Amino acid sequence: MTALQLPVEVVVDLAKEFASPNLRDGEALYRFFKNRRVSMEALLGPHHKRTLARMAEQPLCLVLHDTTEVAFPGVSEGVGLGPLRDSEDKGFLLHLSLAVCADGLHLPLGVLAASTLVRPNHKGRGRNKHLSGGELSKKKNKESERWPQQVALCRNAIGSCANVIHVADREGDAYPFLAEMLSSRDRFVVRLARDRHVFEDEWDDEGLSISETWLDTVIKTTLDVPVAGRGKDKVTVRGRPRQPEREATVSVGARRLELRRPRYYGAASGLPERLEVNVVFAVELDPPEGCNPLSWLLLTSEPVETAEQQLAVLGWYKARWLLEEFNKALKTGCAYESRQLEGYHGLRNALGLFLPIAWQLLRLKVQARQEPQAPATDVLSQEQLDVLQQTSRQGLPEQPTVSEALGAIAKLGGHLKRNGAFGWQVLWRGMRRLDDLVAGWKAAKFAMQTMAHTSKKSLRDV
Ligand SMILES: [Mn+2]
Repeated sequence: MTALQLPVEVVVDLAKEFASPNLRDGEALYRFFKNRRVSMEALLGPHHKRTLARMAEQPLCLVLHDTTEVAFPGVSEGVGLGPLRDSEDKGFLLHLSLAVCADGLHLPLGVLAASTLVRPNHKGRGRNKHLSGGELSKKKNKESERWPQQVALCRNAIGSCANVIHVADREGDAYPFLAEMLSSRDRFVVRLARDRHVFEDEWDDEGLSISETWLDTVIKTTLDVPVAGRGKDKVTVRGRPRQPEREATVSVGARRLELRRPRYYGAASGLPERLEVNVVFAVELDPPEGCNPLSWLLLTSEPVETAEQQLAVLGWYKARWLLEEFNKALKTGCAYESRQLEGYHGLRNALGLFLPIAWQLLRLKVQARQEPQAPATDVLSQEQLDVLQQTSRQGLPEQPTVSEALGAIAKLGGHLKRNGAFGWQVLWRGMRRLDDLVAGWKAAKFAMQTMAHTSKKSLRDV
């Protein structure tokens, strides 16, 4: 195993507790990851703190929630991993909450929460036979509980230090989750997975579906929505046709609705019979041939009376693709899934170091695109910038911009000019080299100080 760098964000805090000259050595790091006293949560602590501080400076933030499956083809059985849906290999679910600015730039602010979940092994189909219907659905529900749990985690962490809107895709569409957010006064945008029954002035026992109610009540307007291209990578959603990236012209509408509690929950569930929410929908008008028209049904706590408010809701939902980019950075950049750490605990701890790096790279990439002239100090530590300055052959300006810093990191990672845009692998390699160099730089500074100290001392002694 090659030596891994520790992100600057955590190296200082780590060093305090686990100071060891060999920590950066491959074997030592391997042992470190396996150490029972080390946890992903503890490793992420300093990054969480900085994320909250960045959020506090924003008038409004989005917290994007989503789950990705991580599969480890090289890992043998019996190390605490479980089955996956998208892969034959063993792995676990990684549920992330990424904070971004709510304005149009959507600059990533950091990972606010991360949790992992291992699906239980179900060898032999009859395994659940002894369970009653209720027990079985309870078991299935356990997985979807991660949504309200993580929103609660974020709520507690944020307290009153920032204003946030939670954003979730169709996986987050669950009546108990919506009920929980409404009763806790969380602000949210959640995409509906399926049509729902609603209360209207006149409705029979069957009720009406949302799509049946709104048609004559909408305000129509149009806007361009970039549709996320779905490539060969693992971010692709199962069974969904590959959609080319495009600017979609959509018809937008909105209204207030009362959702009916789905029948399968029943009164005994304790869930409210109705939930009052706002709905924004967007339907693509002229999809390219062979493409599914974009069709979003978004539930939100936010006002949707004006076209401007409706567009804001769509814009917040659009920010969600950043989390998919983040997962790409993690999976392709550091090749997380080919790590041979053998063991759930070690793999979780590795995330404690990798997630902050993935954030730093995503932030640099997004900011270099949106605000290329912004100072690199927005993203990189002073030490990272000092070292970058010293190692850059063409030389960096005194106060480099984010795009200059990004270019220098890509070069450290071996990027050749003719290869065009920077890929995640090159950036990740560059960042690892940078953080390695920073560690050396810090060690050298420390040694110089110690030497200065001893020589003074010896002078005094004389
Ligand atoms: Mn999802």
